[in-house]
Amino acid sequence: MQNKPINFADALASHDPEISAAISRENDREEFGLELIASENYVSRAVMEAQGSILTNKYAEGYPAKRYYGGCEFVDQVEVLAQKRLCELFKAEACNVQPHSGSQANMAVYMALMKPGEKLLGMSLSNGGHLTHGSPANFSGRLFQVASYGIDPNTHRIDMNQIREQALREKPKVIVAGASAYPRIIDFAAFGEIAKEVSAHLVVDMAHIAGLVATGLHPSPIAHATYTTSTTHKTLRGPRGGVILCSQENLKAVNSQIFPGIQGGPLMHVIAAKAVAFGEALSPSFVAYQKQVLANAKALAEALLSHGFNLVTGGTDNHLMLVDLTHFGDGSVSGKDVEAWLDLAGITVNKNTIPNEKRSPFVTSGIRIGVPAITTRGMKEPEMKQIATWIKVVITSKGAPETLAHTKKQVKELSKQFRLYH
Ligand code: DSN
Repeated sequence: MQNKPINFADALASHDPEISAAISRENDREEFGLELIASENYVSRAVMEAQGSILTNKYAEGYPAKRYYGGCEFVDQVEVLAQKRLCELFKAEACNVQPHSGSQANMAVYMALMKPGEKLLGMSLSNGGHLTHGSPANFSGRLFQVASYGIDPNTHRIDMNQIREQALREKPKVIVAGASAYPRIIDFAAFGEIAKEVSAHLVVDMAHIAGLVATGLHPSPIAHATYTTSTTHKTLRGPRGGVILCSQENLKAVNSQIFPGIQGGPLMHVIAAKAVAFGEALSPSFVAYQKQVLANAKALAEALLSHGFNLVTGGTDNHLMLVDLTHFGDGSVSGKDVEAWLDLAGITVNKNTIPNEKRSPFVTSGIRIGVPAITTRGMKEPEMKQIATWIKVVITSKGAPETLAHTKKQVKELSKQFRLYH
């Protein structure tokens, strides 16, 4: 008979009270506040247990059955299960579950496809892209030549004709599709056609929408992209980390970029937690969860519109929305103000640039709101209406201390009805 894994609960409080106290405070923040950061979620207890397990002790450089260390027979089982489940989830031939983050997944696929100095075409950060899609402040913009695409100035949607023209002109080696702040469906098939036409490789970073893709609620990029990357902790609801999906033929090139290219030993405790999350994502309840994410996003968007807020593109097809504050009241309120006020009211969002942004990225004229985390708590359409009202009340009050304190109390009461980890 096998022993049960050791339970370490309560070891920290006596061993390191300072760290333990900070974690307790974060626990209360998560428990009694509303998490509306579009890229965050709450993992299950099982994911948490795997991530906090003794697998953190093990070095396993290499890949299953091809390691540079002895004693890897059990971590091999874990990594093979993670790979098998991930491939099944996204109907992909092959994958790598070792990237420590989405950034490292993207770095590995770029290194597999390009030499430094070659060109990538990606969505600009200010229009909803990601740092790793070519920002000058990031390795992607420093190692590679970058051409950036934006969105249509009127519809604020991705314009495939404009991207095609740019691709024909720029002749990139890699086209990157995917976004961090884009509320609409992305046409990966059209990106794939353009990449073929200009003899480029398509890389899709589906980090934000991976849970929707896994459940068929957003078109899948897998058949159109040379490499698809993702983080595992957003809509996919796993531990923090990254993954890469591809054909069997393209696996070897990217495996050697992850290890030994840019990483050393894989984080086997995180890979175990990824495997648990992929197993959860294969269950019918995960489909129901993702459907509720979409329903909640629509309900929240409609309620915000009914309160007079302007949403970029007028609404949402996915888990997030972008509020354009320039059209609310006299337009004097910034994303930075709103983020700070909502924080004091127990509601966490992030300031975000909007199309034709006039303020700096540290101030911004918008906020990004996402529903994956509050949906995991079990909140549904009626709670979305309530949350929209609180957002309106807080912003209309321009951060009046008594309004923030009163809202915080109400937020806490609601949170108590949707407990975490109970
Ligand atoms: N920082 C993540 C987000 O919030 O979208 C992307 O990496």
